[in-house]
Amino acid sequence: MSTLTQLPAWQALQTHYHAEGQHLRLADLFAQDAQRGQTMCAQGAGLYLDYSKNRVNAKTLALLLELAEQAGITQKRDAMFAGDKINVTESRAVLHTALRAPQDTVVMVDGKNVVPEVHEVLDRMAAFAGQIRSGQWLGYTGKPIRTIVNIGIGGSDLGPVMAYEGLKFYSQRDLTVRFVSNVDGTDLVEKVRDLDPAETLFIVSSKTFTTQETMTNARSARAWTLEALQDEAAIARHFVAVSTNAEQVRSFGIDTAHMFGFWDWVGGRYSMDSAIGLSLMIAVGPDHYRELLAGFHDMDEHFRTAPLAQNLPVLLGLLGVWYNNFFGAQTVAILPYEQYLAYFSAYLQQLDMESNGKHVTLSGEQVDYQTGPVIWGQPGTNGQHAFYQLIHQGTKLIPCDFIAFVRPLNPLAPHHDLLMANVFAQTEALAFGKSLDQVLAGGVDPDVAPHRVFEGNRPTNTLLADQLTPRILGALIALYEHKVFVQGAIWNINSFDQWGVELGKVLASQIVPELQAEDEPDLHHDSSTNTLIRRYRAGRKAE
Ligand code: G6Q
Repeated sequence: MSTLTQLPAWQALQTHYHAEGQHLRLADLFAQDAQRGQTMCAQGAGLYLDYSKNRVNAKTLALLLELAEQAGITQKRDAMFAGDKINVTESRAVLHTALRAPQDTVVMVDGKNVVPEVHEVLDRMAAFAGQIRSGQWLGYTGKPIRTIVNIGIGGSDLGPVMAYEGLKFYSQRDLTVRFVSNVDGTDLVEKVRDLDPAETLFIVSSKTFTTQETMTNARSARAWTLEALQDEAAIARHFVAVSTNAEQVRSFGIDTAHMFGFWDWVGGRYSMDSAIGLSLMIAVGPDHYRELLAGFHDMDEHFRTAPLAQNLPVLLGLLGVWYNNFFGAQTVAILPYEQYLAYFSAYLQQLDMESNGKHVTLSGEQVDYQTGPVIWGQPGTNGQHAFYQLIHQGTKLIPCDFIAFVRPLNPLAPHHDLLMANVFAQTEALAFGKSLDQVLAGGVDPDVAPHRVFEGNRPTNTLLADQLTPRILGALIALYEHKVFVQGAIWNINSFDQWGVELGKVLASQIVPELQAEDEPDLHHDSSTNTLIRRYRAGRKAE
């Protein structure tokens, strides 16, 4: 048995689950406590969390908080903020929190305060963003830049694209940002087909500057630019880099004077508020970008200082553990009722699944409990007309996070009231359902009535904020970063490496020459892979 499952709080939770927890019904819990909706809430960094519609009672919460204590959440959290090398498999500190630390903060890594460097890069980014936004930065032929194309993938794409869409309301509308990530040539071709190379700036965003997809796209973008502008000197006006690898940037042909750096203590999926956010900063401007960072920092401070029982990331993390490890729930749905947050669940998918999709503990032992859930979702109300059916009446337990804002950015009456009515209606329907008696009382044909029963008791969290501002978006992202941290700390796994993506990369690099070889190559894969490769080669030859 692992150390986690031996913890007294874990064992007590197991007993509590079997005796009581699994039988808790939201309808009863609300009937027993008229104040439940007022008391089971917490606030921090501008976010209000209502967690009353969860299958927990006072005892569940007390035991979950004990679990947090016994799993050493506070010590682990403090070690992260202090710059300890908690990413043990890569021997790295985990300091995305330093990216949004105010200028006078001191965060030491290997005997050096890293905060001044962070602000130095931010200032350089702001100066560059200002030149693009004002039209001062001219392309090779003397035209100002109108479109920025960020080339990057994974952590060097998902954050910027999510936040660019998320903060589009605040963006300078005569500039457009596009994002190219996929090695599928269609991505680049479609994104540049209507662009003028003389007015296009590429930001090649790659921590390592060796990623196959990004470097392939960057080389093709370079060729596209050169084909039009016919001079190597044009590259300096149309390409900048965001990376930790100056040598590779130089050898690609980008002047390091136009490189914006970050550090090995920033993980890819935690890097959107480093220089990786350059495209976003150009779009929304340095002031909004700094507001975004301030929101991240608000949540960092909340996470660092709020008591566990009122700590938003801790509460979300613990409730998730309750469903994941005791009820056996496999997935979590993230449902923002905000069109600007269309990419938020895709972003969280990487943040959570790449961080906590692990099968061994920090010391390398196989876990004997479930780790990270499958994260998915879409903005409401669209999902209601698609997959909500399964959440309401299917056989799977799917805890959901609803995210909503009191004041719309585009106040087009009556849209926002309708949108919000749907948020409240959905969480109410999921929690309380509709019994057979209620259905029959409505005069429904008894044969059809079972189909119209909603069991209810489906758990939800509701996160409510005043308005989608850069600051609130920062707080929201940091909330989920720290939720993922809390869960990883409880499961005693390394949330900051991603070895699981390596094997496929290595095999792909072996297969590329097999696809490109003139003569029939000797294939040593399994019979399925060999046959597929041969079939592909034959198909390409026949072209
Ligand atoms: C994130 C991962 C991964 C990474 C991409 C891109 O945590 O490490 O998604 O961001 O593989 O890597 P580069 O930025 O090095 O190109």
